[in-house]
Amino acid sequence: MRKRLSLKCCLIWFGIPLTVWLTFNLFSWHLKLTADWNQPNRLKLRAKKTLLVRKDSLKKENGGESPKFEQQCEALSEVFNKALVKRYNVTVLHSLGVVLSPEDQKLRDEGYQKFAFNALISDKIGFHRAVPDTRFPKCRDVKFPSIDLDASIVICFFNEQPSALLRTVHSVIDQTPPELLKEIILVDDSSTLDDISCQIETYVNQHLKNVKFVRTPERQGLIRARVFGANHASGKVLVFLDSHCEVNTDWLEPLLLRISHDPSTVVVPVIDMINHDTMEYQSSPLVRGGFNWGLHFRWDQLPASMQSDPELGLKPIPSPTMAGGLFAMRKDYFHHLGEYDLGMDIWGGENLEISFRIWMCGGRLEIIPCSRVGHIFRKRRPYGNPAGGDTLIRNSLRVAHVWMDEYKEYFLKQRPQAGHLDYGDISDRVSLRKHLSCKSFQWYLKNIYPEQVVPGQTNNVEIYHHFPRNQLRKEPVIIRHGQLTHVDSSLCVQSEKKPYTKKALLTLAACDTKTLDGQKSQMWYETVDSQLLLAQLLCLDVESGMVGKSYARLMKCHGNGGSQAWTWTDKGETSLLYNPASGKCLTVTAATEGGNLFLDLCTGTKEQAFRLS
Ligand code: UD2
Ligand code: MN
Repeated sequence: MRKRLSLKCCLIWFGIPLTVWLTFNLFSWHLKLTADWNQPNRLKLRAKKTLLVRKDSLKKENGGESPKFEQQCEALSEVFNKALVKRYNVTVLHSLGVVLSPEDQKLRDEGYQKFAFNALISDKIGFHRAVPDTRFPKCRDVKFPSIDLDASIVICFFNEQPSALLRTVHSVIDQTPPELLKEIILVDDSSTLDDISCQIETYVNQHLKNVKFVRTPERQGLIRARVFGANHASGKVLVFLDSHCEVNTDWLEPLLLRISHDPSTVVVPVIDMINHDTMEYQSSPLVRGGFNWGLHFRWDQLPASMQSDPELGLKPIPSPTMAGGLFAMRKDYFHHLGEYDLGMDIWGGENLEISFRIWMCGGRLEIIPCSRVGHIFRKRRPYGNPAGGDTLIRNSLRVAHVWMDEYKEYFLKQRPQAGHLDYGDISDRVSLRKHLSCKSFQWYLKNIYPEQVVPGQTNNVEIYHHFPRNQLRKEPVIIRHGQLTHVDSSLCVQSEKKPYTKKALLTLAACDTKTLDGQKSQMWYETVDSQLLLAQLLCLDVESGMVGKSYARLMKCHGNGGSQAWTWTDKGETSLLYNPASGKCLTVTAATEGGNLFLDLCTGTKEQAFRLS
């Protein structure tokens, strides 16, 4: 009896607290796991809610339930049930990129040629995925009041890779509260790859009611295509997105909230990076938009005064310019402010034009740190200009003549070739500037961009830094080092040239452990980010997007994974070195001194076995 009693006591005294403690820990562990990603369940709920709303409107259209209605609903459910929202971490993404067959190879090579990113991985991910929630933790606690605005999302595309485009569309549907989403306007800018146009149009018309598919009568270029799209929109706010984006948790609410407080503010999300080789969604640092006198957009570090603000990361950040692709503004304000310069062709310059116009004509341009949208940054633009010529320089020339007053001379000095170009008629834009009573460019520089260095003038406002994106990355953290030996031949991998020579190919040589020189030129350093640095100088790299045989080479480390990531396919000393950008493994052309290193299908033969020791 006493025994049973003490057992009961034990259970009560220890069992209950233990269970509470365990539950609490499990719960916080679960929260910890999910906190850094979008919540797949929440996304699915949204998708289901959209389904209900759509079912309702279908019912109205069909005058009550009918076999046709049932059929349409079934098709709808199928689409949303396929909405398996998965998380793909880096390891999974790397494995999706493995080239297993000639078909994979073709898909990948053609993808790089046509779209300039890894279409093999993009297709394998499909139309839905959860991405890491890259917002600052303090953004996650923000509660949004109800917002009396709705948005039309305008997405223009020209020859876009279908799965990347549909992932853009679905990510908007999955991540946006239906009451804020008026519609998505998909503008096909007369794509020339016929199958793409048709595929997308059919899919949209069959499955996505809230998406309007429109096509320009002929290729317009992204600037006129956006105005064409805006003219089809009926929401109060226009949100422009590129056709290869994925939006993050609560991306739209903070943008609309800011606009609802101030109708003449144009807002931009933080643009996260989707790696073009691996499709990995990577967080971007907080930077703002600037430009140089050649009228190239650039990212600037935030001025020191902003960096020390305790509200940094929560508060809007005024930005002198925007990158161009992703922004939101009231539709009536877009029209009031003169839309875009319709005399601009295909690509480039419109982002600085609209930025100058916003600030100089009474508006504001701000980055909203709690709103994040990922964008595939490609290394090259995969399309040209049907009329030939450099549209960026011609468009920039229009910007200079309309908006920059006497400061246009700095542009003309930087780009002397622009002086002789015909930039067309700008009289409409000049009268727009007058009509809107816009301020001078000097006012803009003084008040909005005092950090900008004007040639020949000293600038004592603030110490000013600017740097390309990838220099914002951290120093490599080395986890081990040693010689990289090809196991079968016992030869070591080194550069064909000096270890500091960029683009040098790699070769096999007798391992030299005795001389200092040998040690240095054969010493490889592996980092936490899976880079391999030779002599701690350059990174083992493969030219991404290469079609045909691609050789391993040395390049400046860019810190973005992909073409410079090398993962050992199995643990232990000896294994294959897999490169996710090429989907292939490091291989020797011949197991003799002087043999080169290239990338080949990962078959696990002795040409591919290496060791770092
Ligand atoms: C950046 C902007 C882009 C635009 C450009 C300057 C970001 C993330 N991207 O370059 O939006 O402001 O700078 O002009 O800030 N497109 C058409 N018709 C064409 C050409 C392109 O519809 O004739 C589409 C294209 O499919 C894409 C969008 O326009 O959806 C932007 O083009 P991009 O992705 O080639 O521009 P990007 O990101 O290099
Ligand atoms: Mn883009």
